[in-house]
Amino acid sequence: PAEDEARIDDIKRLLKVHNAVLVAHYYTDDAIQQLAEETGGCVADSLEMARFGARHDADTLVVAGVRFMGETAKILSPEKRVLMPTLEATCSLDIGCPADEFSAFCDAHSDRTVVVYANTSAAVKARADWVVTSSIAVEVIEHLQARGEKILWAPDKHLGGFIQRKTGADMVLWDGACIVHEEFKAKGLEDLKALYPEAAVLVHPESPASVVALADVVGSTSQLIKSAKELASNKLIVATDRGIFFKMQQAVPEKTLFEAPTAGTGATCKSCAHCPWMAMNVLDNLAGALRDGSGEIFVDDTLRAKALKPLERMLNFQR
Ligand code: CIZ
Ligand code: SF4
Repeated sequence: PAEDEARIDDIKRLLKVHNAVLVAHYYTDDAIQQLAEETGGCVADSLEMARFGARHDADTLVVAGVRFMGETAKILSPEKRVLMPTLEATCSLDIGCPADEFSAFCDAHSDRTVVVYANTSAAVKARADWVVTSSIAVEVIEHLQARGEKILWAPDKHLGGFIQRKTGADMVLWDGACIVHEEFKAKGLEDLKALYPEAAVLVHPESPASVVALADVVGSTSQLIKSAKELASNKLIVATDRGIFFKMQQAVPEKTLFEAPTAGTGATCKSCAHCPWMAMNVLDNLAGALRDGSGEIFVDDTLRAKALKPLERMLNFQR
């Protein structure tokens, strides 16, 4: 629509005026991902968003995603202004892991190396030895396991369980989950596979173990997009937020993508597999943030210094 066009032009102009760059997550709306691409920003998973933001020489980073992604950007680039379209966009994993309860859990397992998923608050990261994203979680745990370390993992129990089964590492798990991925249902997926026996199944490891068990490929968003290209199959059933279809379809224009079922019936659901917090990022509040500097992220200095260490371990990790 013409209104969107005008808004998009406005955002492009404001990005230049403020020497700002747009960093968008794969799960945001297509219009936002497209805008990030067209303006020299990036569309990525949380690991690549962090890397891109830290390396870029813009004065302002506009992070379209959820709160922890903006906080991570600020922790890594304190000298930059970090804006988000909305500060209300959070994550069920972050909400489900309050810093005080988490700290008590760590105290109760003081013999363990604390590894937290990036989807956590700065305060939780500050208590951790390592931060990981799903792109490198398995590698980091294998590395720690090889050093004989026992692991405390938080907050996603499905991702933690997946890593535990894959590596056999000694892990205690915090009881958190992603409200989007937790909704994928094995029964519905089996029914869809029966309809399209030639289709390959791609699953994000935040999904329940019963769904992961049906996968041909299990991986982070960036790994799933890579696999979509490599797999021989021309039909792909995808169990992750359907925001990923924008970049995945670009990567494999000739392939047919199916949303994995969330209702257990085999029918695809048009509104389930999409994160309500990612969806709060729209052109309107993105333009607003750039126009009046609203949605700025601040992280307390002491907290920042503590959270930086485990984040840097992640970014510097080489296998
Ligand atoms: O589910 C999320 O929020 C993901 C996949 C984050 C990430 O690491 O990109
Ligand atoms: Fe959090 Fe799940 Fe939304 Fe990702 S998709 S931000 S893990 S609630």
